[in-house]
Amino acid sequence: MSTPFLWGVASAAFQVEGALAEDGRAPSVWDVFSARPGAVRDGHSPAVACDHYHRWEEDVELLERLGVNAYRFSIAWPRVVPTGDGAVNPAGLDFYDRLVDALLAREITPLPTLFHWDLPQALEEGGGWSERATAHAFASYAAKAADRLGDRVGRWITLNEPLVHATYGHALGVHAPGRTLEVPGVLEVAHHLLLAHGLAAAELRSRGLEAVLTNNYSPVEPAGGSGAGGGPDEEAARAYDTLHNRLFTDPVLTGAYPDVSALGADAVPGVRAGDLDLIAGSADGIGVNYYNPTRVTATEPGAGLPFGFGEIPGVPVTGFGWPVVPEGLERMILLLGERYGSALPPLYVTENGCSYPDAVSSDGRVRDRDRIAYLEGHVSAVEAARRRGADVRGYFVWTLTDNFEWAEGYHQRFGLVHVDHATQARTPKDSFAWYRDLVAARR
Ligand code: IFM
Repeated sequence: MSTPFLWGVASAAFQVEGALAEDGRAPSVWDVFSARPGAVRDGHSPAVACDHYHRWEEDVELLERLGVNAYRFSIAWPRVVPTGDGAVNPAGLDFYDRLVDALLAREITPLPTLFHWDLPQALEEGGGWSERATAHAFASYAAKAADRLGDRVGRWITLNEPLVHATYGHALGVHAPGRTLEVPGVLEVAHHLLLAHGLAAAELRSRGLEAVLTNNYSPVEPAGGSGAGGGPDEEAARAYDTLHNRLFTDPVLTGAYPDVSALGADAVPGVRAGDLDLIAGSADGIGVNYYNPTRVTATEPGAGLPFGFGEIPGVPVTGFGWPVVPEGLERMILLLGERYGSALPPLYVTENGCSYPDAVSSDGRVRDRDRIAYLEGHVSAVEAARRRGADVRGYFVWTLTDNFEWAEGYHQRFGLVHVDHATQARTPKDSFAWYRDLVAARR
Protein backbone atom coordinates (compact mmCIF):
# COMPACT_ATOMS: atom_id res chain seq x y z
CA MET A 1 0.00 0.00 0.00
CA SER A 2 1.49 3.36 -0.95
CA THR A 3 1.64 6.02 1.71
CA PRO A 4 -0.68 8.96 1.09
CA PHE A 5 0.71 12.35 0.09
CA LEU A 6 1.38 14.36 3.24
CA TRP A 7 -0.56 17.60 3.50
CA GLY A 8 0.66 19.44 6.53
CA VAL A 9 1.82 22.53 8.30
CA ALA A 10 5.20 23.14 9.92
CA SER A 11 6.43 24.88 13.06
CA ALA A 12 9.55 25.05 15.23
CA ALA A 13 10.00 24.75 18.97
CA PHE A 14 11.71 28.06 19.70
CA GLN A 15 9.24 29.97 17.56
CA VAL A 16 6.12 28.70 19.31
CA GLU A 17 6.74 27.04 22.65
CA GLY A 18 7.71 29.71 25.18
CA ALA A 19 8.19 28.20 28.68
CA LEU A 20 11.92 28.60 28.26
CA ALA A 21 12.79 27.76 31.85
CA GLU A 22 10.16 25.12 32.56
CA ASP A 23 10.48 21.43 33.37
CA GLY A 24 14.24 21.39 33.20
CA ARG A 25 14.79 23.16 29.87
CA ALA A 26 18.14 24.97 29.79
CA PRO A 27 18.93 28.04 27.67
CA SER A 28 19.69 27.72 23.98
CA VAL A 29 21.82 30.03 21.85
CA TRP A 30 18.62 31.80 20.85
CA ASP A 31 17.68 32.54 24.50
CA VAL A 32 21.02 34.25 24.94
CA PHE A 33 21.22 35.96 21.55
CA SER A 34 17.68 37.36 21.65
CA ALA A 35 18.41 39.03 24.99
CA ARG A 36 21.19 41.12 23.41
CA PRO A 37 20.06 44.71 22.89
CA GLY A 38 19.33 45.25 19.20
CA ALA A 39 19.42 41.56 18.23
CA VAL A 40 15.65 41.27 17.75
CA ARG A 41 13.57 44.01 16.17
CA ASP A 42 11.89 46.17 18.80
CA GLY A 43 13.34 43.95 21.52
CA HIS A 44 10.56 41.37 21.11
CA SER A 45 11.02 38.53 23.56
CA PRO A 46 10.62 34.82 22.74
CA ALA A 47 9.80 34.05 26.39
CA VAL A 48 6.14 33.29 25.68
CA ALA A 49 6.02 33.06 21.86
CA CYS A 50 2.69 31.29 21.14
CA ASP A 51 2.66 29.69 24.59
CA HIS A 52 2.38 26.40 22.72
CA TYR A 53 4.07 24.54 25.59
CA HIS A 54 0.90 25.20 27.60
CA ARG A 55 -1.63 25.51 24.78
CA TRP A 56 -0.51 22.56 22.67
CA GLU A 57 -3.88 20.83 23.01
CA GLU A 58 -5.63 23.85 21.54
CA ASP A 59 -3.09 23.83 18.70
CA VAL A 60 -3.64 20.13 18.04
CA GLU A 61 -7.37 20.86 17.86
CA LEU A 62 -6.62 23.50 15.24
CA LEU A 63 -4.68 20.90 13.26
CA GLU A 64 -7.63 18.55 13.48
CA ARG A 65 -9.98 21.26 12.23
CA LEU A 66 -7.57 21.98 9.41
CA GLY A 67 -7.78 18.35 8.35
CA VAL A 68 -4.07 17.91 7.67
CA ASN A 69 -2.62 14.41 7.78
CA ALA A 70 0.87 15.51 8.89
CA TYR A 71 2.41 17.98 11.30
CA ARG A 72 6.03 19.03 11.22
CA PHE A 73 7.26 20.38 14.57
CA SER A 74 10.69 20.54 16.13
CA ILE A 75 12.02 19.04 19.31
CA ALA A 76 13.96 21.43 21.52
CA TRP A 77 17.36 19.88 22.14
CA PRO A 78 17.79 22.00 25.35
CA ARG A 79 14.58 20.49 26.75
CA VAL A 80 15.64 16.93 26.08
CA VAL A 81 19.36 17.12 26.86
CA PRO A 82 19.73 20.45 28.69
CA THR A 83 23.51 20.43 28.77
CA GLY A 84 23.65 19.38 25.12
CA ASP A 85 25.46 16.15 25.81
CA GLY A 86 24.89 13.65 28.57
CA ALA A 87 21.89 13.12 30.77
CA VAL A 88 18.43 13.16 29.30
CA ASN A 89 15.70 15.23 30.91
CA PRO A 90 12.70 12.88 30.91
CA ALA A 91 10.24 15.78 31.45
CA GLY A 92 11.45 17.33 28.20
CA LEU A 93 10.72 14.17 26.26
CA ASP A 94 7.35 13.75 28.03
CA PHE A 95 6.10 16.88 26.31
CA TYR A 96 6.81 15.52 22.81
CA ASP A 97 5.54 12.10 23.83
CA ARG A 98 2.15 13.59 24.68
CA LEU A 99 2.15 15.66 21.49
CA VAL A 100 2.93 12.62 19.32
CA ASP A 101 0.15 10.58 20.94
CA ALA A 102 -2.35 13.40 20.50
CA LEU A 103 -1.43 13.71 16.81
CA LEU A 104 -1.64 9.99 16.18
CA ALA A 105 -5.01 9.82 17.91
CA ARG A 106 -6.22 12.22 15.18
CA GLU A 107 -4.47 10.34 12.37
CA ILE A 108 -1.95 13.13 11.91
CA THR A 109 1.55 11.84 11.09
CA PRO A 110 4.16 13.49 13.32
CA LEU A 111 7.27 14.69 11.47
CA PRO A 112 9.73 15.96 14.07
CA THR A 113 12.83 18.01 13.31
CA LEU A 114 15.68 17.40 15.71
CA PHE A 115 17.52 20.68 15.20
CA HIS A 116 15.81 23.92 14.26
CA TRP A 117 18.63 26.24 15.41
CA ASP A 118 18.18 26.06 19.22
CA LEU A 119 21.59 24.69 20.16
CA PRO A 120 21.97 24.23 23.93
CA GLN A 121 23.98 27.20 25.16
CA ALA A 122 26.28 24.87 27.12
CA LEU A 123 27.52 23.45 23.82
CA GLU A 124 28.02 26.92 22.36
CA GLU A 125 30.21 27.73 25.33
CA GLY A 126 32.38 24.76 24.39
CA GLY A 127 32.77 26.07 20.83
CA GLY A 128 29.39 25.18 19.33
CA TRP A 129 29.34 24.04 15.72
CA SER A 130 33.02 24.93 15.30
CA GLU A 131 33.69 21.78 17.33
CA ARG A 132 33.39 18.29 15.93
CA ALA A 133 32.21 17.11 19.35
CA THR A 134 28.94 19.01 18.80
CA ALA A 135 28.11 16.68 15.89
CA HIS A 136 28.64 13.66 18.15
CA ALA A 137 26.53 15.25 20.89
CA PHE A 138 23.76 15.77 18.34
CA ALA A 139 23.83 12.12 17.31
CA SER A 140 23.60 11.03 20.92
CA TYR A 141 20.62 13.36 21.49
CA ALA A 142 18.98 12.04 18.29
CA ALA A 143 19.40 8.49 19.59
CA LYS A 144 17.75 9.43 22.89
CA ALA A 145 14.78 11.06 21.16
CA ALA A 146 14.44 8.09 18.78
CA ASP A 147 14.56 5.61 21.66
CA ARG A 148 11.62 7.35 23.26
CA LEU A 149 9.48 8.18 20.20
CA GLY A 150 10.72 5.81 17.50
CA ASP A 151 8.00 3.25 18.23
CA ARG A 152 5.49 5.83 16.91
CA VAL A 153 7.51 8.15 14.69
CA GLY A 154 9.01 6.53 11.60
CA ARG A 155 10.38 9.52 9.70
CA TRP A 156 12.59 12.22 11.20
CA ILE A 157 14.12 15.44 9.95
CA THR A 158 17.64 15.83 11.29
CA LEU A 159 18.47 19.50 10.59
CA ASN A 160 16.47 22.46 9.42
CA GLU A 161 18.18 24.78 6.93
CA PRO A 162 21.79 24.32 8.01
CA LEU A 163 22.72 26.94 5.40
CA VAL A 164 20.76 29.64 7.24
CA HIS A 165 22.14 28.59 10.60
CA ALA A 166 25.71 28.56 9.27
CA THR A 167 25.53 31.87 7.39
CA TYR A 168 23.10 34.05 9.36
CA GLY A 169 24.32 32.70 12.70
CA HIS A 170 28.04 32.26 12.07
CA ALA A 171 28.98 34.66 9.25
CA LEU A 172 26.56 37.58 9.32
CA GLY A 173 25.90 37.44 13.05
CA VAL A 174 22.23 38.36 12.65
CA HIS A 175 20.94 35.07 14.08
CA ALA A 176 22.13 33.14 17.12
CA PRO A 177 24.80 32.54 18.15
CA GLY A 178 25.71 35.89 16.55
CA ARG A 179 29.18 34.93 15.39
CA THR A 180 31.00 36.57 12.47
CA LEU A 181 33.53 34.01 11.31
CA GLU A 182 35.62 34.24 8.14
CA VAL A 183 34.75 31.96 5.21
CA PRO A 184 36.87 28.95 6.29
CA GLY A 185 35.38 29.05 9.78
CA VAL A 186 31.87 29.13 8.35
CA LEU A 187 32.65 26.21 6.06
CA GLU A 188 33.95 24.25 9.02
CA VAL A 189 30.66 24.92 10.83
CA ALA A 190 28.87 23.71 7.70
CA HIS A 191 30.87 20.49 7.71
CA HIS A 192 30.14 19.81 11.36
CA LEU A 193 26.43 20.34 10.70
CA LEU A 194 26.55 17.84 7.84
CA LEU A 195 28.55 15.45 9.98
CA ALA A 196 25.88 15.80 12.66
CA HIS A 197 23.25 14.92 10.07
CA GLY A 198 25.25 11.87 8.93
CA LEU A 199 25.87 10.59 12.45
CA ALA A 200 22.25 11.14 13.49
CA ALA A 201 20.99 9.47 10.30
CA ALA A 202 23.06 6.40 11.18
CA GLU A 203 21.46 6.32 14.64
CA LEU A 204 17.98 6.66 13.18
CA ARG A 205 18.54 4.06 10.48
CA SER A 206 20.01 1.56 12.95
CA ARG A 207 16.61 1.75 14.64
CA GLY A 208 14.74 1.20 11.37
CA LEU A 209 13.78 4.87 11.06
CA GLU A 210 14.08 7.27 8.12
CA ALA A 211 16.27 10.38 8.12
CA VAL A 212 15.37 13.45 6.08
CA LEU A 213 17.62 16.49 5.66
CA THR A 214 15.77 19.78 5.18
CA ASN A 215 17.49 22.53 3.23
CA ASN A 216 16.43 25.93 2.07
CA TYR A 217 16.54 26.02 -1.74
CA SER A 218 16.33 28.92 -4.12
CA PRO A 219 16.71 28.86 -7.89
CA VAL A 220 19.37 31.42 -8.76
CA GLU A 221 19.09 33.76 -11.73
CA PRO A 222 21.96 35.97 -12.95
CA ALA A 223 20.67 39.55 -13.21
CA GLY A 224 22.23 39.92 -16.65
CA GLY A 225 20.56 36.77 -17.94
CA SER A 226 22.17 33.48 -18.96
CA GLY A 227 24.15 32.66 -22.05
CA ALA A 228 25.62 35.33 -24.32
CA GLY A 229 25.83 38.57 -22.39
CA GLY A 230 25.34 36.93 -18.98
CA GLY A 231 28.99 37.63 -18.13
CA PRO A 232 30.11 38.28 -14.56
CA ASP A 233 26.59 38.00 -13.17
CA GLU A 234 26.57 34.37 -14.28
CA GLU A 235 29.77 33.66 -12.41
CA ALA A 236 28.35 35.33 -9.32
CA ALA A 237 25.15 33.30 -9.72
CA ARG A 238 27.17 30.08 -9.89
CA ALA A 239 28.98 31.02 -6.67
CA TYR A 240 25.71 31.75 -4.92
CA ASP A 241 24.14 28.55 -6.22
CA THR A 242 27.10 26.63 -4.80
CA LEU A 243 26.54 28.15 -1.39
CA HIS A 244 22.76 28.06 -1.31
CA ASN A 245 21.83 24.94 -3.21
CA ARG A 246 24.89 22.65 -3.36
CA LEU A 247 26.99 22.99 -0.21
CA PHE A 248 24.56 21.03 1.95
CA THR A 249 23.28 18.70 -0.78
CA ASP A 250 26.20 17.56 -2.94
CA PRO A 251 27.99 15.77 -0.07
CA VAL A 252 24.80 13.89 0.83
CA LEU A 253 23.88 12.92 -2.72
CA THR A 254 27.25 12.73 -4.48
CA GLY A 255 29.69 12.13 -1.61
CA ALA A 256 31.78 15.23 -2.39
CA TYR A 257 31.76 18.92 -1.61
CA PRO A 258 31.31 21.27 -4.55
CA ASP A 259 34.24 23.45 -5.58
CA VAL A 260 34.21 26.23 -2.97
CA SER A 261 36.98 28.36 -4.48
CA ALA A 262 34.49 30.97 -5.69
CA LEU A 263 33.40 31.38 -2.07
CA GLY A 264 36.93 32.27 -1.02
CA ALA A 265 38.31 29.00 0.35
CA ASP A 266 40.54 26.31 -1.14
CA ALA A 267 38.56 23.52 0.48
CA VAL A 268 36.12 22.82 3.29
CA PRO A 269 38.19 22.62 6.50
CA GLY A 270 37.76 19.95 9.13
CA VAL A 271 36.90 17.04 6.84
CA ARG A 272 38.46 13.85 8.16
CA ALA A 273 38.90 10.49 6.48
CA GLY A 274 35.59 8.65 6.46
CA ASP A 275 33.40 11.74 6.99
CA LEU A 276 32.19 11.94 3.42
CA ASP A 277 31.52 8.18 3.30
CA LEU A 278 29.31 8.63 6.33
CA ILE A 279 27.50 11.65 4.87
CA ALA A 280 27.06 10.19 1.37
CA GLY A 281 23.69 8.53 0.89
CA SER A 282 22.60 9.43 4.42
CA ALA A 283 19.20 10.90 3.50
CA ASP A 284 16.02 8.90 2.94
CA GLY A 285 14.37 12.10 1.88
CA ILE A 286 15.25 15.71 1.14
CA GLY A 287 13.15 18.44 2.67
CA VAL A 288 12.73 21.44 0.39
CA ASN A 289 12.00 24.74 2.09
CA TYR A 290 11.14 27.21 -0.64
CA TYR A 291 10.18 30.85 -0.37
CA ASN A 292 11.55 32.66 -3.44
CA PRO A 293 14.17 32.61 -6.18
CA THR A 294 17.30 34.78 -5.90
CA ARG A 295 18.53 37.24 -8.49
CA VAL A 296 22.27 37.63 -8.30
CA THR A 297 24.63 40.32 -9.53
CA ALA A 298 28.41 40.45 -9.77
CA THR A 299 30.30 42.53 -7.23
CA GLU A 300 33.37 44.71 -7.59
CA PRO A 301 36.71 43.01 -6.99
CA GLY A 302 37.62 43.34 -3.31
CA ALA A 303 33.98 43.46 -2.18
CA GLY A 304 33.36 41.26 0.86
CA LEU A 305 31.18 38.76 -1.02
CA PRO A 306 31.52 37.25 -4.50
CA PHE A 307 27.85 37.99 -5.23
CA GLY A 308 25.30 40.73 -4.73
CA PHE A 309 21.53 40.64 -4.87
CA GLY A 310 19.10 42.33 -7.21
CA GLU A 311 15.36 42.81 -7.29
CA ILE A 312 13.21 40.56 -9.44
CA PRO A 313 11.23 43.05 -11.50
CA GLY A 314 7.49 42.84 -12.06
CA VAL A 315 6.49 40.46 -9.29
CA PRO A 316 4.61 41.12 -6.06
CA VAL A 317 6.46 40.90 -2.76
CA THR A 318 5.40 39.61 0.65
CA GLY A 319 5.41 41.59 3.89
CA PHE A 320 9.04 40.57 4.30
CA GLY A 321 9.76 42.00 0.83
CA TRP A 322 10.33 38.54 -0.62
CA PRO A 323 9.40 38.13 -4.30
CA VAL A 324 6.41 35.91 -5.01
CA VAL A 325 7.40 33.52 -7.80
CA PRO A 326 5.50 30.23 -7.49
CA GLU A 327 7.01 28.70 -10.64
CA GLY A 328 10.39 29.00 -8.91
CA LEU A 329 9.31 26.08 -6.74
CA GLU A 330 8.56 23.89 -9.76
CA ARG A 331 11.88 24.98 -11.30
CA MET A 332 13.80 24.14 -8.12
CA ILE A 333 12.22 20.73 -7.71
CA LEU A 334 12.96 19.84 -11.33
CA LEU A 335 16.50 21.20 -11.02
CA LEU A 336 17.20 18.88 -8.08
CA GLY A 337 16.06 15.97 -10.25
CA GLU A 338 18.25 17.06 -13.18
CA ARG A 339 21.24 17.61 -10.92
CA TYR A 340 21.17 14.44 -8.85
CA GLY A 341 19.24 11.97 -11.00
CA SER A 342 18.71 8.59 -9.39
CA ALA A 343 20.71 9.67 -6.29
CA LEU A 344 17.87 12.00 -5.34
CA PRO A 345 15.61 10.45 -2.69
CA PRO A 346 11.93 11.43 -2.36
CA LEU A 347 11.30 15.12 -1.77
CA TYR A 348 9.06 16.74 0.81
CA VAL A 349 8.25 20.44 0.58
CA THR A 350 8.79 20.92 4.29
CA GLU A 351 8.15 24.69 4.30
CA ASN A 352 6.44 27.15 2.03
CA GLY A 353 4.60 30.28 3.05
CA CYS A 354 4.56 34.05 3.29
CA SER A 355 4.23 36.84 5.82
CA TYR A 356 1.78 39.70 5.57
CA PRO A 357 0.71 42.29 8.16
CA ASP A 358 -2.60 40.50 8.86
CA ALA A 359 -5.12 42.01 11.24
CA VAL A 360 -8.39 40.79 12.70
CA SER A 361 -11.30 42.87 11.32
CA SER A 362 -14.16 44.09 13.46
CA ASP A 363 -16.23 41.12 12.25
CA GLY A 364 -13.59 38.74 13.58
CA ARG A 365 -12.22 37.69 10.19
CA VAL A 366 -8.68 37.89 8.86
CA ARG A 367 -8.97 38.43 5.11
CA ASP A 368 -5.54 37.27 3.94
CA ARG A 369 -6.23 37.06 0.23
CA ASP A 370 -2.56 37.52 -0.68
CA ARG A 371 -1.61 34.44 1.33
CA ILE A 372 -4.29 32.37 -0.38
CA ALA A 373 -2.98 33.48 -3.77
CA TYR A 374 0.59 32.69 -2.72
CA LEU A 375 -0.28 29.21 -1.47
CA GLU A 376 -2.56 28.45 -4.42
CA GLY A 377 0.29 29.28 -6.81
CA HIS A 378 2.84 27.20 -4.92
CA VAL A 379 0.61 24.15 -4.49
CA SER A 380 -0.01 24.28 -8.26
CA ALA A 381 3.76 24.46 -8.81
CA VAL A 382 4.27 21.31 -6.72
CA GLU A 383 1.53 19.55 -8.64
CA ALA A 384 3.05 20.63 -11.95
CA ALA A 385 6.44 19.24 -10.87
CA ARG A 386 4.81 15.96 -9.88
CA ARG A 387 3.08 15.73 -13.26
CA ARG A 388 6.52 16.11 -14.81
CA GLY A 389 7.76 13.12 -12.85
CA ALA A 390 9.18 14.61 -9.63
CA ASP A 391 8.81 12.33 -6.62
CA VAL A 392 7.37 14.84 -4.15
CA ARG A 393 5.62 13.19 -1.23
CA GLY A 394 4.46 16.02 0.95
CA TYR A 395 3.72 19.73 1.21
CA PHE A 396 3.83 21.70 4.48
CA VAL A 397 2.67 25.29 4.85
CA TRP A 398 4.88 27.46 7.00
CA THR A 399 3.22 27.85 9.48
CA LEU A 400 0.21 27.08 11.71
CA THR A 401 0.26 30.07 14.07
CA ASP A 402 1.85 33.51 13.71
CA ASN A 403 5.03 33.09 15.74
CA PHE A 404 8.45 34.39 16.77
CA GLU A 405 10.17 35.11 13.47
CA TRP A 406 13.75 35.15 14.79
CA ALA A 407 15.43 38.57 14.42
CA GLU A 408 12.11 40.02 13.19
CA GLY A 409 10.37 39.15 16.46
CA TYR A 410 6.58 39.05 16.01
CA HIS A 411 6.60 41.44 13.06
CA GLN A 412 6.29 38.85 10.31
CA ARG A 413 3.02 36.93 10.42
CA PHE A 414 3.32 33.68 8.47
CA GLY A 415 0.47 31.75 10.12
CA LEU A 416 -2.77 30.29 8.85
CA VAL A 417 -3.94 31.27 12.34
CA HIS A 418 -3.60 34.82 13.63
CA VAL A 419 -2.20 35.09 17.14
CA ASP A 420 -2.76 38.12 19.32
CA HIS A 421 0.52 37.99 21.21
CA ALA A 422 -0.91 40.03 24.12
CA THR A 423 -3.80 37.65 24.82
CA GLN A 424 -2.73 34.51 22.90
CA ALA A 425 -6.15 34.51 21.20
CA ARG A 426 -6.00 32.36 18.07
CA THR A 427 -8.11 33.39 15.08
CA PRO A 428 -8.05 31.18 11.99
CA LYS A 429 -7.50 33.37 8.92
CA ASP A 430 -9.35 32.99 5.62
CA SER A 431 -6.31 31.02 4.39
CA PHE A 432 -7.00 28.43 7.10
CA ALA A 433 -10.43 27.72 5.58
CA TRP A 434 -8.92 27.77 2.08
CA TYR A 435 -6.21 25.23 3.01
CA ARG A 436 -8.75 23.09 4.92
CA ASP A 437 -10.91 22.89 1.78
CA LEU A 438 -7.90 22.20 -0.45
CA VAL A 439 -6.66 19.38 1.80
CA ALA A 440 -10.17 17.90 2.03
CA ALA A 441 -10.47 17.94 -1.76
CA ARG A 442 -7.03 16.40 -2.32
CA ARG A 443 -7.04 13.71 0.41
O1 IFM B 1 10.47 31.07 10.26
C1 IFM B 1 11.40 30.55 9.39
C2 IFM B 1 11.72 29.12 9.75
O2 IFM B 1 12.17 29.00 11.05
C3 IFM B 1 12.79 28.57 8.84
N1 IFM B 1 12.44 28.79 7.45
C4 IFM B 1 12.00 30.10 7.05
C5 IFM B 1 10.90 30.58 7.97
C6 IFM B 1 10.44 31.99 7.54
O3 IFM B 1 11.51 32.88 7.61
